[in-house]
Amino acid sequence: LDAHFAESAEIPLPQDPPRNYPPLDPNRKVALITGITGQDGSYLAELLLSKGYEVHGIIRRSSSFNTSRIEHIYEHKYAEGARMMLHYGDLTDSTCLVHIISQVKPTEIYNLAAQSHVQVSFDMAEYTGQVDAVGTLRLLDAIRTCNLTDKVRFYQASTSELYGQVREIPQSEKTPFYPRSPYGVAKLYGFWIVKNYREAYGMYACNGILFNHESPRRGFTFVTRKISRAVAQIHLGQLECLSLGNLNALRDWGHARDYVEGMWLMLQSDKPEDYVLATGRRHSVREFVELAFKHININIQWEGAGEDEVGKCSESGRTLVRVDPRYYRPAEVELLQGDPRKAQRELGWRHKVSFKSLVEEMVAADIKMVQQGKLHM
Ligand code: NDP
Ligand code: GDR
Repeated sequence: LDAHFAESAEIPLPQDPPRNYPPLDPNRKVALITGITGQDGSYLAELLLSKGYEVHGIIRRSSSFNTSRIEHIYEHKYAEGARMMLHYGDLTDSTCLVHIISQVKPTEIYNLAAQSHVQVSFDMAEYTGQVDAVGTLRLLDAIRTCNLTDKVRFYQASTSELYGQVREIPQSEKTPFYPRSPYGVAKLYGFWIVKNYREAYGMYACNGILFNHESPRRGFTFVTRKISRAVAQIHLGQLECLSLGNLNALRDWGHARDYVEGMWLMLQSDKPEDYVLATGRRHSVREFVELAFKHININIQWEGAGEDEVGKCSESGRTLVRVDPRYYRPAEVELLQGDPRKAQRELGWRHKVSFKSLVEEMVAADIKMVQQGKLHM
Protein backbone atom coordinates (compact mmCIF):
# COMPACT_ATOMS: atom_id res chain seq x y z
CA LEU A 1 0.00 0.00 0.00
CA ASP A 2 2.76 2.41 0.94
CA ALA A 3 4.52 1.73 -2.33
CA HIS A 4 1.31 2.41 -4.16
CA PHE A 5 0.75 5.71 -2.39
CA ALA A 6 4.33 6.78 -3.00
CA GLU A 7 3.89 6.09 -6.68
CA SER A 8 0.50 7.78 -6.91
CA ALA A 9 1.87 10.80 -5.13
CA GLU A 10 3.85 11.40 -8.31
CA ILE A 11 0.67 12.28 -10.18
CA PRO A 12 1.27 16.00 -10.74
CA LEU A 13 -0.31 18.42 -8.29
CA PRO A 14 -3.23 20.38 -9.65
CA GLN A 15 -2.66 24.10 -10.06
CA ASP A 16 -5.79 25.39 -8.39
CA PRO A 17 -7.25 24.81 -4.91
CA PRO A 18 -10.19 22.37 -4.50
CA ARG A 19 -13.44 23.51 -6.06
CA ASN A 20 -16.68 24.26 -4.27
CA TYR A 21 -18.89 21.28 -4.96
CA PRO A 22 -22.24 20.61 -3.33
CA PRO A 23 -22.00 18.74 0.00
CA LEU A 24 -21.11 15.05 -0.10
CA ASP A 25 -24.14 12.79 -0.34
CA PRO A 26 -24.75 11.42 3.20
CA ASN A 27 -25.37 7.96 1.69
CA ARG A 28 -21.68 7.55 0.73
CA LYS A 29 -21.71 7.74 -3.02
CA VAL A 30 -18.23 6.83 -4.25
CA ALA A 31 -17.63 6.37 -7.95
CA LEU A 32 -14.63 4.79 -9.63
CA ILE A 33 -14.24 5.71 -13.30
CA THR A 34 -11.88 3.87 -15.64
CA GLY A 35 -11.07 5.99 -18.70
CA ILE A 36 -11.55 9.21 -16.72
CA THR A 37 -9.07 11.05 -18.97
CA GLY A 38 -11.20 10.37 -22.06
CA GLN A 39 -14.08 12.37 -23.50
CA ASP A 40 -16.85 10.60 -21.57
CA GLY A 41 -14.84 10.17 -18.38
CA SER A 42 -14.36 13.92 -18.06
CA TYR A 43 -18.07 14.72 -18.51
CA LEU A 44 -19.11 11.90 -16.19
CA ALA A 45 -16.72 13.06 -13.46
CA GLU A 46 -18.19 16.56 -13.67
CA LEU A 47 -21.73 15.19 -13.45
CA LEU A 48 -21.01 12.96 -10.44
CA LEU A 49 -19.18 15.72 -8.56
CA SER A 50 -22.20 17.97 -9.08
CA LYS A 51 -24.36 15.23 -7.52
CA GLY A 52 -22.34 14.94 -4.29
CA TYR A 53 -20.17 11.95 -5.20
CA GLU A 54 -16.58 11.35 -4.21
CA VAL A 55 -14.96 10.54 -7.56
CA HIS A 56 -11.92 8.36 -8.18
CA GLY A 57 -10.38 7.84 -11.57
CA ILE A 58 -7.85 5.41 -13.01
CA ILE A 59 -5.22 6.96 -15.26
CA ARG A 60 -2.44 5.37 -17.29
CA ARG A 61 1.17 6.30 -16.92
CA SER A 62 2.11 8.33 -19.97
CA SER A 63 5.31 10.05 -21.08
CA SER A 64 3.29 13.20 -21.70
CA PHE A 65 0.31 14.63 -19.83
CA ASN A 66 -2.95 12.85 -20.55
CA THR A 67 -5.06 14.74 -18.02
CA SER A 68 -5.95 17.87 -20.00
CA ARG A 69 -9.68 17.04 -20.08
CA ILE A 70 -9.90 16.81 -16.28
CA GLU A 71 -7.39 19.41 -15.13
CA HIS A 72 -10.21 21.77 -14.17
CA ILE A 73 -11.68 19.29 -11.67
CA TYR A 74 -8.76 17.20 -10.46
CA GLU A 75 -7.65 17.47 -6.82
CA HIS A 76 -4.67 15.79 -5.28
CA LYS A 77 -5.70 12.92 -3.05
CA TYR A 78 -3.85 14.42 -0.07
CA ALA A 79 -5.60 17.78 -0.38
CA GLU A 80 -8.00 18.35 2.52
CA GLY A 81 -11.57 17.60 1.55
CA ALA A 82 -10.49 16.36 -1.90
CA ARG A 83 -13.46 15.09 -3.88
CA MET A 84 -11.82 13.95 -7.11
CA MET A 85 -8.77 11.72 -6.96
CA LEU A 86 -6.63 9.83 -9.45
CA HIS A 87 -4.86 6.48 -9.25
CA TYR A 88 -2.38 4.96 -11.66
CA GLY A 89 -3.66 1.76 -13.18
CA ASP A 90 -4.38 -0.11 -16.38
CA LEU A 91 -7.05 -2.55 -17.51
CA THR A 92 -4.29 -4.98 -18.49
CA ASP A 93 -3.06 -5.17 -14.87
CA SER A 94 -5.36 -7.21 -12.59
CA THR A 95 -3.30 -6.65 -9.47
CA CYS A 96 -3.61 -2.90 -9.62
CA LEU A 97 -7.35 -3.14 -10.24
CA VAL A 98 -7.80 -5.25 -7.09
CA HIS A 99 -5.58 -2.84 -5.22
CA ILE A 100 -7.48 0.28 -6.24
CA ILE A 101 -10.92 -1.23 -5.67
CA SER A 102 -9.97 -2.52 -2.23
CA GLN A 103 -8.74 0.93 -1.24
CA VAL A 104 -11.49 3.04 -2.75
CA LYS A 105 -14.42 0.69 -1.97
CA PRO A 106 -16.56 2.30 -4.64
CA THR A 107 -20.34 2.07 -4.63
CA GLU A 108 -20.46 2.55 -8.43
CA ILE A 109 -17.90 1.62 -11.09
CA TYR A 110 -18.07 3.05 -14.61
CA ASN A 111 -15.89 1.08 -17.00
CA LEU A 112 -15.17 3.58 -19.78
CA ALA A 113 -11.54 2.65 -20.45
CA ALA A 114 -10.90 1.20 -23.87
CA GLN A 115 -8.78 1.25 -26.98
CA SER A 116 -11.74 3.02 -28.52
CA HIS A 117 -10.70 3.65 -32.12
CA VAL A 118 -12.30 1.26 -34.62
CA GLN A 119 -9.70 1.67 -37.38
CA VAL A 120 -6.79 1.36 -34.94
CA SER A 121 -8.30 -1.91 -33.69
CA PHE A 122 -7.45 -3.48 -37.07
CA ASP A 123 -3.78 -2.60 -36.47
CA MET A 124 -3.81 -3.55 -32.77
CA ALA A 125 -6.35 -6.35 -32.65
CA GLU A 126 -4.77 -8.38 -29.87
CA TYR A 127 -4.18 -5.36 -27.63
CA THR A 128 -7.73 -4.16 -28.24
CA GLY A 129 -8.96 -7.56 -27.08
CA GLN A 130 -6.74 -7.41 -24.00
CA VAL A 131 -8.15 -4.06 -22.92
CA ASP A 132 -11.72 -3.96 -24.21
CA ALA A 133 -12.66 -7.61 -23.70
CA VAL A 134 -10.40 -9.20 -21.06
CA GLY A 135 -10.00 -5.83 -19.30
CA THR A 136 -13.73 -5.84 -18.57
CA LEU A 137 -13.44 -9.36 -17.15
CA ARG A 138 -10.47 -8.32 -15.00
CA LEU A 139 -12.48 -5.48 -13.52
CA LEU A 140 -15.50 -7.67 -12.77
CA ASP A 141 -13.27 -10.29 -11.15
CA ALA A 142 -11.49 -7.61 -9.11
CA ILE A 143 -14.89 -6.66 -7.65
CA ARG A 144 -15.47 -10.29 -6.68
CA THR A 145 -11.97 -10.66 -5.23
CA CYS A 146 -12.64 -7.62 -3.03
CA ASN A 147 -15.92 -9.18 -1.81
CA LEU A 148 -17.90 -6.25 -3.16
CA THR A 149 -20.08 -8.27 -5.54
CA ASP A 150 -23.34 -7.21 -3.92
CA LYS A 151 -22.18 -3.73 -2.92
CA VAL A 152 -21.06 -2.25 -6.24
CA ARG A 153 -23.12 -1.16 -9.22
CA PHE A 154 -21.25 -1.61 -12.50
CA TYR A 155 -21.65 0.28 -15.79
CA GLN A 156 -20.09 -1.11 -18.96
CA ALA A 157 -19.42 1.14 -21.98
CA SER A 158 -20.95 -1.03 -24.67
CA THR A 159 -21.40 0.31 -28.15
CA SER A 160 -23.50 0.48 -31.28
CA GLU A 161 -20.49 -1.10 -33.03
CA LEU A 162 -21.92 -4.40 -31.73
CA TYR A 163 -24.57 -4.11 -34.46
CA GLY A 164 -22.01 -3.64 -37.23
CA GLN A 165 -23.60 -5.07 -40.32
CA VAL A 166 -27.14 -3.76 -40.37
CA ARG A 167 -29.86 -6.30 -39.58
CA GLU A 168 -32.67 -3.84 -38.91
CA ILE A 169 -33.25 -0.10 -38.73
CA PRO A 170 -33.34 1.35 -36.14
CA GLN A 171 -31.31 -0.87 -33.83
CA SER A 172 -32.70 -1.63 -30.36
CA GLU A 173 -31.78 -3.85 -27.40
CA LYS A 174 -33.38 -6.73 -29.31
CA THR A 175 -31.46 -6.35 -32.58
CA PRO A 176 -28.96 -9.18 -33.21
CA PHE A 177 -25.27 -8.30 -33.09
CA TYR A 178 -22.83 -8.61 -36.01
CA PRO A 179 -19.61 -6.70 -35.17
CA ARG A 180 -17.37 -5.64 -38.05
CA SER A 181 -14.02 -4.88 -36.38
CA PRO A 182 -11.68 -6.26 -33.71
CA TYR A 183 -12.99 -3.40 -31.55
CA GLY A 184 -16.59 -4.48 -32.08
CA VAL A 185 -15.74 -8.11 -31.39
CA ALA A 186 -13.84 -7.22 -28.20
CA LYS A 187 -16.75 -5.09 -27.00
CA LEU A 188 -19.08 -8.00 -27.77
CA TYR A 189 -17.15 -10.10 -25.28
CA GLY A 190 -17.41 -7.23 -22.79
CA PHE A 191 -21.18 -7.07 -23.32
CA TRP A 192 -21.68 -10.79 -22.73
CA ILE A 193 -19.35 -11.13 -19.76
CA VAL A 194 -21.23 -8.31 -18.03
CA LYS A 195 -24.54 -10.03 -18.75
CA ASN A 196 -23.10 -13.37 -17.63
CA TYR A 197 -21.77 -12.02 -14.30
CA ARG A 198 -25.13 -10.35 -13.69
CA GLU A 199 -26.89 -13.70 -14.16
CA ALA A 200 -24.24 -15.90 -12.53
CA TYR A 201 -23.39 -13.82 -9.45
CA GLY A 202 -26.36 -11.49 -9.14
CA MET A 203 -24.17 -8.45 -9.77
CA TYR A 204 -25.83 -5.13 -10.43
CA ALA A 205 -24.23 -4.66 -13.86
CA CYS A 206 -25.57 -2.79 -16.91
CA ASN A 207 -24.49 -2.44 -20.51
CA GLY A 208 -25.09 0.97 -22.01
CA ILE A 209 -25.24 0.38 -25.76
CA LEU A 210 -24.30 3.90 -26.74
CA PHE A 211 -24.42 5.28 -30.25
CA ASN A 212 -21.80 7.82 -31.33
CA HIS A 213 -21.56 10.82 -29.07
CA GLU A 214 -19.28 13.75 -29.63
CA SER A 215 -18.29 17.09 -28.13
CA PRO A 216 -15.51 19.67 -28.21
CA ARG A 217 -13.58 17.15 -26.06
CA ARG A 218 -13.76 14.38 -28.66
CA GLY A 219 -10.40 12.88 -29.69
CA PHE A 220 -8.94 14.42 -32.85
CA THR A 221 -8.85 11.18 -34.82
CA PHE A 222 -12.61 10.57 -34.74
CA VAL A 223 -14.34 11.89 -37.82
CA THR A 224 -16.44 14.64 -36.20
CA ARG A 225 -13.55 16.27 -34.40
CA LYS A 226 -11.27 15.80 -37.39
CA ILE A 227 -13.81 17.77 -39.42
CA SER A 228 -14.49 20.50 -36.85
CA ARG A 229 -10.79 21.12 -36.27
CA ALA A 230 -9.98 21.17 -39.99
CA VAL A 231 -12.83 23.60 -40.69
CA ALA A 232 -11.51 25.87 -37.92
CA GLN A 233 -7.98 25.69 -39.38
CA ILE A 234 -9.21 26.36 -42.92
CA HIS A 235 -11.23 29.32 -41.60
CA LEU A 236 -8.11 30.77 -39.97
CA GLY A 237 -5.89 30.10 -42.99
CA GLN A 238 -3.86 27.32 -41.35
CA LEU A 239 -4.96 24.41 -43.56
CA GLU A 240 -5.61 24.00 -47.27
CA CYS A 241 -7.81 20.96 -47.45
CA LEU A 242 -9.43 18.21 -45.35
CA SER A 243 -8.88 14.53 -46.28
CA LEU A 244 -11.52 11.97 -45.32
CA GLY A 245 -12.48 8.37 -46.00
CA ASN A 246 -16.05 7.13 -46.47
CA LEU A 247 -18.27 10.21 -46.82
CA ASN A 248 -21.44 8.12 -47.02
CA ALA A 249 -21.21 6.39 -43.63
CA LEU A 250 -24.34 7.12 -41.60
CA ARG A 251 -24.22 7.61 -37.85
CA ASP A 252 -26.57 8.55 -35.03
CA TRP A 253 -24.62 11.40 -33.41
CA GLY A 254 -25.47 12.91 -30.04
CA HIS A 255 -23.68 15.04 -27.44
CA ALA A 256 -21.48 13.28 -24.86
CA ARG A 257 -22.85 15.41 -22.00
CA ASP A 258 -26.35 14.00 -22.59
CA TYR A 259 -25.05 10.44 -22.74
CA VAL A 260 -23.14 10.44 -19.44
CA GLU A 261 -26.40 11.39 -17.75
CA GLY A 262 -27.89 8.20 -19.22
CA MET A 263 -24.98 6.15 -17.81
CA TRP A 264 -25.71 7.48 -14.34
CA LEU A 265 -29.46 6.89 -14.70
CA MET A 266 -28.83 3.22 -15.55
CA LEU A 267 -27.11 2.71 -12.20
CA GLN A 268 -29.93 4.44 -10.25
CA SER A 269 -32.64 2.11 -11.52
CA ASP A 270 -34.24 -0.61 -9.35
CA LYS A 271 -33.13 -3.38 -11.69
CA PRO A 272 -29.93 -3.79 -13.71
CA GLU A 273 -30.67 -3.90 -17.42
CA ASP A 274 -29.08 -3.05 -20.77
CA TYR A 275 -30.13 0.12 -22.60
CA VAL A 276 -29.60 1.78 -25.97
CA LEU A 277 -28.81 5.50 -25.81
CA ALA A 278 -29.21 7.27 -29.15
CA THR A 279 -30.96 10.25 -30.73
CA GLY A 280 -32.96 8.07 -33.13
CA ARG A 281 -31.79 10.14 -36.11
CA ARG A 282 -29.06 9.45 -38.63
CA HIS A 283 -26.80 11.71 -40.67
CA SER A 284 -23.95 11.07 -43.08
CA VAL A 285 -20.33 12.15 -42.73
CA ARG A 286 -21.03 14.26 -45.82
CA GLU A 287 -23.82 16.12 -43.99
CA PHE A 288 -21.52 16.74 -41.03
CA VAL A 289 -18.96 18.28 -43.41
CA GLU A 290 -21.57 20.49 -45.11
CA LEU A 291 -22.97 21.78 -41.82
CA ALA A 292 -19.52 22.41 -40.36
CA PHE A 293 -18.51 24.53 -43.39
CA LYS A 294 -21.84 26.34 -43.30
CA HIS A 295 -20.85 27.58 -39.85
CA ILE A 296 -18.03 29.55 -41.52
CA ASN A 297 -20.33 30.64 -44.36
CA ILE A 298 -19.02 28.22 -46.97
CA ASN A 299 -21.34 26.10 -49.09
CA ILE A 300 -19.79 22.84 -50.21
CA GLN A 301 -20.48 21.53 -53.69
CA TRP A 302 -19.53 17.91 -54.43
CA GLU A 303 -17.92 16.83 -57.71
CA GLY A 304 -16.69 13.47 -58.97
CA ALA A 305 -17.32 10.10 -57.40
CA GLY A 306 -15.64 7.47 -55.18
CA GLU A 307 -11.96 8.10 -54.57
CA ASP A 308 -12.03 11.05 -56.98
CA GLU A 309 -14.79 12.92 -55.22
CA VAL A 310 -13.96 16.41 -53.97
CA GLY A 311 -15.85 19.08 -52.05
CA LYS A 312 -15.43 22.59 -53.40
CA CYS A 313 -16.39 26.01 -52.13
CA SER A 314 -19.40 26.82 -54.31
CA GLU A 315 -18.33 30.46 -54.65
CA SER A 316 -14.55 30.35 -55.17
CA GLY A 317 -14.29 26.84 -56.61
CA ARG A 318 -11.43 26.09 -54.19
CA THR A 319 -11.10 22.40 -53.24
CA LEU A 320 -11.61 22.05 -49.49
CA VAL A 321 -12.36 18.32 -49.07
CA ARG A 322 -10.72 15.29 -50.68
CA VAL A 323 -11.33 11.58 -50.38
CA ASP A 324 -8.28 9.63 -49.26
CA PRO A 325 -8.69 5.82 -49.43
CA ARG A 326 -6.15 5.46 -46.60
CA TYR A 327 -9.05 6.28 -44.30
CA TYR A 328 -11.27 3.51 -45.68
CA ARG A 329 -11.75 0.62 -43.24
CA PRO A 330 -11.10 -3.05 -44.03
CA ALA A 331 -14.72 -3.69 -43.08
CA GLU A 332 -17.06 -0.71 -42.77
CA VAL A 333 -20.12 -0.16 -40.61
CA GLU A 334 -22.34 1.69 -43.07
CA LEU A 335 -25.41 2.64 -41.06
CA LEU A 336 -26.13 3.06 -37.38
CA GLN A 337 -29.39 4.52 -36.11
CA GLY A 338 -30.57 3.72 -32.61
CA ASP A 339 -33.95 3.23 -31.03
CA PRO A 340 -33.75 4.85 -27.57
CA ARG A 341 -37.37 4.18 -26.56
CA LYS A 342 -36.57 1.75 -23.75
CA ALA A 343 -34.27 4.28 -22.05
CA GLN A 344 -36.87 7.00 -22.58
CA ARG A 345 -39.64 4.88 -21.09
CA GLU A 346 -37.80 3.26 -18.19
CA LEU A 347 -35.13 5.80 -17.27
CA GLY A 348 -36.75 9.03 -18.44
CA TRP A 349 -33.61 9.69 -20.48
CA ARG A 350 -33.74 11.98 -23.52
CA HIS A 351 -31.02 13.57 -25.63
CA LYS A 352 -31.16 17.36 -25.49
CA VAL A 353 -28.60 18.56 -28.04
CA SER A 354 -29.57 18.43 -31.72
CA PHE A 355 -27.22 17.39 -34.53
CA LYS A 356 -27.04 20.99 -35.80
CA SER A 357 -26.22 22.43 -32.35
CA LEU A 358 -23.58 19.73 -31.84
CA VAL A 359 -21.81 20.57 -35.10
CA GLU A 360 -21.97 24.29 -34.40
CA GLU A 361 -20.65 23.90 -30.85
CA MET A 362 -17.72 21.79 -32.04
CA VAL A 363 -16.70 24.13 -34.85
CA ALA A 364 -17.06 27.24 -32.66
CA ALA A 365 -14.97 25.62 -29.89
CA ASP A 366 -12.25 24.61 -32.35
CA ILE A 367 -12.08 28.08 -33.87
CA LYS A 368 -11.41 29.39 -30.36
CA MET A 369 -8.80 26.71 -29.70
CA VAL A 370 -6.97 27.31 -32.95
CA GLN A 371 -6.99 31.07 -32.26
CA GLN A 372 -5.44 30.39 -28.84
CA GLY A 373 -2.84 28.08 -30.39
CA LYS A 374 -4.20 25.08 -28.41
CA LEU A 375 -4.44 22.44 -31.06
CA HIS A 376 -4.07 19.42 -28.81
CA MET A 377 -6.28 18.25 -25.98
P1 NDP B 1 -11.75 7.94 -25.36
O1 NDP B 1 -10.91 7.26 -26.36
O2 NDP B 1 -11.87 9.42 -25.37
O3 NDP B 1 -11.20 7.53 -23.89
C1 NDP B 1 -10.74 6.25 -23.60
C2 NDP B 1 -10.20 6.22 -22.20
O4 NDP B 1 -9.71 4.90 -21.91
C3 NDP B 1 -9.01 7.17 -21.98
O5 NDP B 1 -9.11 7.69 -20.67
C4 NDP B 1 -7.81 6.25 -22.07
O6 NDP B 1 -6.68 6.70 -21.39
C5 NDP B 1 -8.38 5.02 -21.38
N1 NDP B 1 -7.64 3.79 -21.65
C6 NDP B 1 -7.29 3.29 -22.86
N2 NDP B 1 -6.63 2.12 -22.70
C7 NDP B 1 -6.56 1.89 -21.37
C8 NDP B 1 -6.00 0.86 -20.58
N3 NDP B 1 -5.34 -0.16 -21.13
N4 NDP B 1 -6.15 0.93 -19.25
C9 NDP B 1 -6.77 1.98 -18.67
N5 NDP B 1 -7.31 3.00 -19.37
C10 NDP B 1 -7.21 2.95 -20.70
O7 NDP B 1 -13.18 7.26 -25.39
P2 NDP B 1 -14.63 7.90 -25.11
O8 NDP B 1 -14.56 8.72 -23.88
O9 NDP B 1 -15.16 8.47 -26.36
O10 NDP B 1 -15.47 6.58 -24.84
C11 NDP B 1 -15.59 6.02 -23.52
C12 NDP B 1 -15.97 4.56 -23.64
O11 NDP B 1 -17.22 4.43 -24.32
C13 NDP B 1 -14.99 3.69 -24.43
O12 NDP B 1 -15.00 2.42 -23.83
C14 NDP B 1 -15.60 3.60 -25.81
O13 NDP B 1 -15.21 2.42 -26.46
C15 NDP B 1 -17.08 3.58 -25.47
N6 NDP B 1 -17.98 4.14 -26.45
C16 NDP B 1 -17.78 5.41 -26.93
C17 NDP B 1 -18.69 5.97 -27.80
C18 NDP B 1 -18.51 7.35 -28.35
O14 NDP B 1 -19.18 7.68 -29.32
N7 NDP B 1 -17.67 8.18 -27.75
C19 NDP B 1 -19.88 5.22 -28.23
C20 NDP B 1 -20.00 3.92 -27.63
C21 NDP B 1 -19.08 3.41 -26.77
P3 NDP B 1 -5.62 7.72 -22.09
O15 NDP B 1 -6.23 9.09 -21.96
O16 NDP B 1 -4.38 7.53 -21.29
O17 NDP B 1 -5.48 7.29 -23.53
P1 GDR C 1 -16.76 5.14 -35.19
O1 GDR C 1 -16.27 6.65 -35.18
O2 GDR C 1 -15.92 4.26 -36.00
O3 GDR C 1 -18.23 5.18 -35.48
O4 GDR C 1 -16.51 4.75 -33.65
P2 GDR C 1 -15.37 7.47 -36.22
O5 GDR C 1 -15.65 8.89 -35.96
O6 GDR C 1 -13.95 7.03 -36.17
O7 GDR C 1 -15.96 7.03 -37.65
C1 GDR C 1 -17.30 7.29 -38.02
C2 GDR C 1 -17.48 7.01 -39.49
O8 GDR C 1 -16.81 8.00 -40.25
C3 GDR C 1 -16.11 7.37 -41.31
N1 GDR C 1 -14.97 8.20 -41.72
C4 GDR C 1 -13.89 8.49 -41.00
N2 GDR C 1 -13.56 8.15 -39.73
C5 GDR C 1 -12.38 8.62 -39.23
N3 GDR C 1 -12.05 8.33 -37.96
N4 GDR C 1 -11.53 9.37 -39.99
C6 GDR C 1 -11.83 9.72 -41.27
O9 GDR C 1 -11.05 10.41 -41.94
C7 GDR C 1 -13.07 9.27 -41.79
N5 GDR C 1 -13.68 9.44 -42.98
C8 GDR C 1 -14.83 8.79 -42.94
C9 GDR C 1 -15.68 6.02 -40.72
O10 GDR C 1 -15.34 5.12 -41.77
C10 GDR C 1 -16.93 5.65 -39.95
O11 GDR C 1 -17.86 5.04 -40.78
C11 GDR C 1 -16.86 5.62 -32.59
C12 GDR C 1 -15.90 5.34 -31.44
O12 GDR C 1 -16.11 6.32 -30.44
C13 GDR C 1 -16.16 3.98 -30.84
O13 GDR C 1 -15.39 3.82 -29.65
C14 GDR C 1 -17.64 3.85 -30.49
O14 GDR C 1 -17.91 2.57 -29.97
C15 GDR C 1 -18.49 4.10 -31.74
O15 GDR C 1 -18.19 5.42 -32.22
C16 GDR C 1 -19.98 4.04 -31.42
